[in-house]
Amino acid sequence: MDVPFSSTKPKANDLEAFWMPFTSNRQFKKAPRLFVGAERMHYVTDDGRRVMDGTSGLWCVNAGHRHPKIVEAIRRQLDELDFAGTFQLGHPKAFECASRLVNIAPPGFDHVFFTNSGSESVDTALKIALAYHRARGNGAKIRLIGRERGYHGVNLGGTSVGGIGGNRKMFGPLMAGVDHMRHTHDLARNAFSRGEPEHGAELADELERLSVLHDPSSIAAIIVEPVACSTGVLVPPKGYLKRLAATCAKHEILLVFDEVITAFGRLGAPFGAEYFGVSPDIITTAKGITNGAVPMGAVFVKSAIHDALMTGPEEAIELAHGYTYSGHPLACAACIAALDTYREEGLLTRAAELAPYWEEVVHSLRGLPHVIDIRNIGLIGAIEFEPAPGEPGKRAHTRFLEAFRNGLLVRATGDTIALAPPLIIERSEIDELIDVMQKVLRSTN
Ligand code: PXG
Repeated sequence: MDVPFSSTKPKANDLEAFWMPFTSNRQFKKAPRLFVGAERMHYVTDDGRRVMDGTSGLWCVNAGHRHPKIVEAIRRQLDELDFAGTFQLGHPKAFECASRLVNIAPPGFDHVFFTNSGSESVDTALKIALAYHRARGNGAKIRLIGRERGYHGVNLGGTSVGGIGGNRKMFGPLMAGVDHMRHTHDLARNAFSRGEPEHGAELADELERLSVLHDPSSIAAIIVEPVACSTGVLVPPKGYLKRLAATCAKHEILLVFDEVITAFGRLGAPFGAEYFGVSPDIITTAKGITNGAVPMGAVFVKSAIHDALMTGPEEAIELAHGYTYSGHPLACAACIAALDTYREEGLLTRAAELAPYWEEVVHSLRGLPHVIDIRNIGLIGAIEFEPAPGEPGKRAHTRFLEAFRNGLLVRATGDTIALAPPLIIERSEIDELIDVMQKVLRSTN
């Protein structure tokens, strides 16, 4: 039977029904940008243009788009087992996947908890930190510390420890018992640093300050991104993360590295923890874990934390936490294939080989109009613009649009453009990317 559409209802293919995330919906829908295909380094738009992906599809597709091995693994998995939950049941791929992840993790990380996104990984990590202290009889350790300009996803825990004002202001008081350290961005001392900036390790002592204020006996954990990417790529000052780790150890504060972006090779080591030579207690991941092909996240936990919760009667559920889709078969198949691909193609360390060249060419944009800082680390670059008077964010946004018109996808955040191409990028493609950026930066007001 035909059901007539009311004239106010959206029609098929109307853009109205989809309330898009982190998007200026009304503006976007007047001039949409749609992708209908992708392969390796490129997207294909609905009008048939190839656009180079300078963002790895929001920091996900480290091995490039539609990698045949990953595509095939997901197809095969679908023919075998579509879904099986993991509450008091299991399926072999989830165990295989967890073991494979543990095998490439930094020493001591012997357990993973599966989630479906970075946001879920963060909230899971915060809950594990609270549960750990309680299980050890330190039930007063309940405060969580984040950092200004930090991004830890959009769930209530992650929003609370997050430090981007615009992401917090609409949502009331958020979680109680949260405080924030200062961010590390310091253009006056560190503009145009190559790699880790010289100045600012002392900002790690903010944790000492908060420990005096709240008393260490009340602080459960601190969460930081080793490189704060979403806020515009803030590279930690030399020595900062080690100093932070030392304060955590002194006060029995768990150190959570949010590696949703930095894990799986972005910096040139499998994990940011290894790159910076710091051993946190918990690591959150997502994105590159499946090369972006199926939603998945994982929280890596050290044995001491896991084991502290493996107490009580054996029939008791040790951690009252988990998602319907924790360890989804398709995600596990994609993850195993992604890990195989990363190993076979040397992608977990390839950024280290490319980094010196990348640094050179990204910094070649210095001197172009309105550029007030350039930052880089691993295969990440960032160009910060002097804000247009009275219009913060506009300069980066117009350059994002102009780059897109010129066949290059970049990410605009505040007054910064972030670059993070797939780790498979060739030097000639890096040159191409930088050529477009040069042209765009020269021609845009
Ligand atoms: N933690 C970190 C460090 C992230 O970068 C999340 C948590 C949340 O992940 P999910 O999967 O829930 O989105 C992220 C996500 C950008 C950009 O433009 C970055 C993210 C997401 C979307 C855009 O830099 N990071």
